[in-house]
Amino acid sequence: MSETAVRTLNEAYEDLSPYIGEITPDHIETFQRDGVVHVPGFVKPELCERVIEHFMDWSGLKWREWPSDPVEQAAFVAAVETANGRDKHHFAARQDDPWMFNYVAQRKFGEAASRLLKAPAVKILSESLYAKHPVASGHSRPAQWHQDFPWLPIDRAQAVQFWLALVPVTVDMGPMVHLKGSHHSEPGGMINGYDEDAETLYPELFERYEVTPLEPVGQGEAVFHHALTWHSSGLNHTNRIRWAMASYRMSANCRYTGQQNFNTDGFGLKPNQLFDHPHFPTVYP
Ligand SMILES: O=C(O)CCC(=O)C(=O)O
Repeated sequence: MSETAVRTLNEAYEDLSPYIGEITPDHIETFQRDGVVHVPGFVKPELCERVIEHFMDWSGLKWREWPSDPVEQAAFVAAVETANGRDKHHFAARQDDPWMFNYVAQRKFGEAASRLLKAPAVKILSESLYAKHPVASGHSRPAQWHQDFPWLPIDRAQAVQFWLALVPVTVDMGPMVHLKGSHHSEPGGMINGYDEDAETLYPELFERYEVTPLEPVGQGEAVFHHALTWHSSGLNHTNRIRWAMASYRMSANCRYTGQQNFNTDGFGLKPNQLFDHPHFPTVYP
């Protein structure tokens, strides 16, 4: 999206606040203690459905569910492979879709991040589609234990992930679990679980911090985690697609490090400087 398009979009901001809930002082206390908090019913189902529609258009995944017909199943797998092979994979939808830009720029999401992080001003950083496909498709991938911060091009860990269940997620669909309190640990590096794994590298983390229970996540339930909180998720053993979206918000004081990232590459951001660019607006206050 060009700079002019982003500016025009900012002028055409559509307020979606009737569909977005509030976080409470209890949520803030839990987040600060545990580095993760669940907020049931944070986004109304109607808005979740609109997000799925936009993801389907953007990603080319035209199936809302795993089809029963073998011919359609083969077409589904081919579509997933095409989507996975795209330049930016499943990241950075707002660069192509003005509706998605408007969605992630919602002030109420910014306000939630500001209150959780205790950051006076908040900018948007990234968004990712986390559609987890059924095991039968051959494309259900676990997310191995990792922190997000080492993958983000920001100089300080003042950032929060807002992960949203766009459909009801049962425990056999691979919801996330977290190491409770692990946002107090150091950055552990760009661990992806394939050539390095956290349980071997940092066994003390698993002794010090308890794994949160595997729990169903309702449609529209938000899971906010701190950028340093360790987390993982399993396979989707059902025949339903686990549609989820994550987006990151950061303190407006964060500086760009220049690290490669699909959400920030190509905008002429200057290393060591603030994110002073219309693609990274301050969304709160
Ligand atoms: O959606 C998931 O299961 C995993 C998401 C994740 O690992 C992440 O947001 O960093």
